Amino acid sequence: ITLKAYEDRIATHPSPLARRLLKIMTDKKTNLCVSLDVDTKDELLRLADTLGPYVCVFKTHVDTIEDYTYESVIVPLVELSKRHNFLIFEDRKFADIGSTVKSQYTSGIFKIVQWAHITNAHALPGPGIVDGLCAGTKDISEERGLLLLAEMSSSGSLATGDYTDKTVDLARRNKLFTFGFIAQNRLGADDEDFIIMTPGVGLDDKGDGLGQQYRTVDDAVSGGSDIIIVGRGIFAKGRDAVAESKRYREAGWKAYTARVK
Ligand code: UP6
Repeated sequence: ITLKAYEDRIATHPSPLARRLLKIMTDKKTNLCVSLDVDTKDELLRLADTLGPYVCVFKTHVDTIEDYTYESVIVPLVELSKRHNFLIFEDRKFADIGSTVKSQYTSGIFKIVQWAHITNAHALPGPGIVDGLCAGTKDISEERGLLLLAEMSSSGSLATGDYTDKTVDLARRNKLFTFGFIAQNRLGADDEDFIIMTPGVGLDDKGDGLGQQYRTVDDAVSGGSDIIIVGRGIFAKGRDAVAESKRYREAGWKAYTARVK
């Protein structure tokens, strides 16, 4: 698969959020998204600060932070996103009817739409889930974007074949908001220019004993992934998170450079 350079996709991308993301990737020369899957706010903020220079996006699961409060987690995280120029992706994996996901996106203790530039959803409930989430962005002045989960990295995933195809069709209905997919392969036509973000990337492990499956950076990017998502490969016990971030960033950029040549 060959694709246009990130830089050449900025001007033409239909999604304002995707344009902003492609610009960050071009400026910082990185297609690495680090998944900050940690339990405490101190760890989260420490990693966001030290790894910030190497990533285009940080992915969070805020509902796993033991000592979470909006003031002590979100406010400083947003500050760091400005300082290091990265986007925040709350990996919420919404999966309910439109009305419910709208509340989950905008309300409660997390108020995801207020701070997460990107979130994601399963296509399972049908078009209402996209409409509900999009309605949730109504009063937000900054760009927001949605990824649909078209494929998963886990062993035995049911998101394959016809389900994946119908997920792509669902994304086509609202390309201002739905700018891409969580997927393992390139999806959509080249001129549709969906952004593909790929989890299940690891250079040293094959899996985690609970169904996760890892592919190499080269595999993911040469197959059409625009952004690699790496969690434990970078910060698992015994790993030097800064050194690993540099390593994955370099590998990701090299694979991308080879692809656009
Ligand atoms: N994730 C996957 N696979 C998917 C979708 N999402 O692993 O298909 C998410 C997980 C986790 C991260 O929720 O936060 O990506 C992967 O972490 P890891 O690199 O430590 O396995």
